[in-house]
Formats: sequence, structure tokens, C-alpha cells
Amino acid sequence: MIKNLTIGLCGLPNSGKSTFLKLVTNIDNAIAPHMFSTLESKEGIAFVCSQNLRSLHTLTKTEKLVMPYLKFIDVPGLIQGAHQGQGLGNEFLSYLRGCKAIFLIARNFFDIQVPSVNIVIDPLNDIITILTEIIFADKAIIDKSINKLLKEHNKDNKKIIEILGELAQELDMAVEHLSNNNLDKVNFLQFSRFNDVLKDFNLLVTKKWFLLINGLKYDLSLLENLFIKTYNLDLKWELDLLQENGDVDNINKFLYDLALSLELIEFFTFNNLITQGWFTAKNSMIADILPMIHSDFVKSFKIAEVVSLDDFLRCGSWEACRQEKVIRLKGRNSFVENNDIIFIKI
Ligand SMILES: Nc1nc2c(ncn2[C@@H]2O[C@H](COP(=O)(O)OP(=O)(O)OP(=O)(O)O)[C@@H](O)[C@H]2O)c(=O)[nH]1
Ligand SMILES: [Mg+2]
Repeated sequence: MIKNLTIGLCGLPNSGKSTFLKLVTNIDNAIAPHMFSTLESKEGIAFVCSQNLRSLHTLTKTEKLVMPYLKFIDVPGLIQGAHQGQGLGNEFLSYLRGCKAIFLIARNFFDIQVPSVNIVIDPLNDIITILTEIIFADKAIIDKSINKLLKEHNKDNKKIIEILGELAQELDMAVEHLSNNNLDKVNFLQFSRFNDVLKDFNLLVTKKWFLLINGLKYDLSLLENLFIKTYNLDLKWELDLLQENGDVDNINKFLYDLALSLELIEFFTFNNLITQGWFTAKNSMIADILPMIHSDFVKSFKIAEVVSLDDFLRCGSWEACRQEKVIRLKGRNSFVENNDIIFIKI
């Protein structure tokens, strides 16, 4: 089941976070060429129309098409020294702590109208600043937690104190490498291995980190061990294009790719009125998706009839799928696969 799928936006002021939220969600958002134009957190829903959902809809031709979505949260920009109270961003890190993944937006555009924190536009430098601040903020939590646990004099705490200590040491090393520009030595992605055992501490470094370079093309090869996936878009250009001709193809492709990188899969349902796409975590079982579709299904479920999208598109109708014997029956404990079309029988 998908729990807590919000993706947090993180970056220096004027890097394009609010522009990104506007682009993917089309909600009114404070976008302005001055720093700290975002003063509070803001959530937005980005609907994702995959090519697969569109193909299915061309066959079902239902009046309604309902798309799955990703949720984003925009917060004020972080600046260097945030962990010591500089700027606004640090106060908002708690919003990012509630997210499953973080999207770091780094600026790679020059625009005299849009001041930047540093005089030279250098995404690498911005990434180093942000990651360093994130590490400092987490280190503060780790140090406090270790002290608190030590004071409890409980031998059951020994293991967790050790793990926190191990991570703290690795974070110290990472800060040193970052300050020396030795990005290839910072295995930021590795911190996610602590995610399960340290989940109660809501650390940021253990989350899934993604990067978006906003603006000109940038060589991303240096950043492979820092982020699960890196993207390069010109957000303003994309937003202008969207507002001019309403073309959402590029954005949809990007969002769908992001969903798969977040280890989601898409499945479909349809009836006479509605064709719907849904995201669920990879390795979800039929039992996990029942309450998403209808709370009544949890009790009344008998069996699921399942056809792959490819088979459905080839056969052309559910009836034809039946004749071709491509309908599979799945019980509660069967896995849902990407692009399954599912009919729940009650
Ligand atoms: N030239 C250019 N301008 C951009 C681009 N992306 C964003 N901008 C502009 O940069 C300014 C700041 O963008 P925002 O999206 O508000 O930046 P932010 O990261 O939310 O900023 P804060 O909320 O202050 O942290 C706006 O005037 C945008 O129109 C881009 O790719 N190129
Ligand atoms: Mg903003």
C-alpha cells in the first residue's frame, strides 16, 4: 500500500521550487523573482496521465478518466547556515521529514532579474550547500537522541545508540568530503540503508533523494552516487510552453518516470463510466489495493479478474480477452503487476 507518498521540494531561494510546483500541479503558487517568496509550506497534487492510461482510455472511451497522482510539498528556500538559524528554511525541514522522498532543485539559469544567493551560478556548489545543511540538521537530531538514550541507562538502547553513532561518523566524513568538493567520495545514497532501523528519528539523509537541475544542460555524471535519479529541465520554459499551448506531454513523461523511480507501479480499473489509473507500491498484493478502490471490497472480495494492458489492447475488449483465455484469476495474496487491469468480483 502507498503510505505517506509526499515528495518534498528542497533548494536554495530562487532555485525554482514554486515554479516546479506550479508546473506539475497547476495550482496558484507564490512565484516571484525575489528570495523567500515562499513563506509557508504548500501542498500540491500532480496528476499523472501515462501513455498506458491514455491507450486504455482510447479503447474504453468512458466519459470520465481519473489519473493517479503524486503529492508534492513546497517549502521556503534553505541557505548556508540554516542549521544555525539563518534564513527561513530550517524551520520548515520538519515538513520534509514527513515526506517519503526529497526532490532537490538546483539552479542552472542566469537571469539578471532573479537574484541568486551566490554570485556565480553553480549547481554543484548549491547541491553541496544544501546537502551540508541537511546533514547538519540530522546530526543535531542524532546527537540529541544519543544523549537522551544514554541518560536512560537502558541496556536495550545499546544497539540503536551504536547505529546512530555509526551514521553520525559517516555523516562527519561526508561533510568533510563535501567541503573539499570530493563529491565522488560521498556515498549519500548509502544512507538509505539506515532508513528502516532508524525510521522513528525521521532523518532526512536516509530518504530517497532526487535531483532536478533547473535551466541549462548540465553534466550529471558526477552526481550518480548522490541521487537515485537526476533530471534536467528548464522549468520556466516548460511552464511558458504549458501556458501557451497546454501541452502536458513532457511533464507527464517526467512524472511517470519519477513514479517508477519511486518504486511505484500503475494498475487500472474501469467500468461503464470511469477509466482509472492507480499508483501502488511495487510488490503490493491484491489485499493492499482493495481498500484503495472501495472500502466495501475489503470484506466482500471474492476474486480478482486480471488482464495485462498489452493483452487488452491486442484483444480489444474484456469479452475478447475471455475468449482468448488471457484473463487470470488472482486472490488476496497475489501480487499486482505494473499495467494490470483489474476487475474485483464481490
Ligand atoms: N530565467 C529563468 N527563470 C526562472 C527559471 N525557473 C524559475 N525562474 C524564475 O525564478 C524566480 C524564482 O522562482 P521560484 O519558483 O519562485 O523560486 P523558489 O525556489 O520557489 O524561491 P523561494 O520560494 O524564494 O525559495 C521566478 O521569477 C521564476 O519565474 C528558469 O528556468 N529560468
Ligand atoms: Mg518558492
